[in-house]
Amino acid sequence: AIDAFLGKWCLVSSEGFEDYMKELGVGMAMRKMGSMAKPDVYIIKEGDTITVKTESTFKTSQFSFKIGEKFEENTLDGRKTQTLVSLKDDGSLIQEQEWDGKKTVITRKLVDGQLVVECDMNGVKCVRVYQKA
Ligand code: DKA
Repeated sequence: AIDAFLGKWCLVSSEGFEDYMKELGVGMAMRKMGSMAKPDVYIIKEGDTITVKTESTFKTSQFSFKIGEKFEENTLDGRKTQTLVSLKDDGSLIQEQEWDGKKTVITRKLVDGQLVVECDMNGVKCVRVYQKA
């Protein structure tokens, strides 16, 4: 069921990302760069390991995981989180990051062939849409 997520995705729209980054605690300089970046995201599967690679002129980073197994993630903005990715029955991929007693959830789903990424931190939500390259 992860197979539909695999491939190269290009950001086509972003709503509320600045406020979401602010809620995460991302500093102003990095928020500016984050807002301007139009990243390409590669989702790759090797065996049962999934890799999500985010590539932009500003920064490139990646994380790898197995569904349902907690791992330590180093996020684009420099947080070190305990992360769990799970696949829901409705086909959405849920990434839960915990650090310093805080928590954010990033949900990825496929809608009309596009990858829709919804981020939520303390109820501050952002929606980013990617198109298949
Ligand atoms: C995405 O994949 C958004 C994922 C959340 C990134 C949070 C921190 C970014 C700071 C530059 O489109």
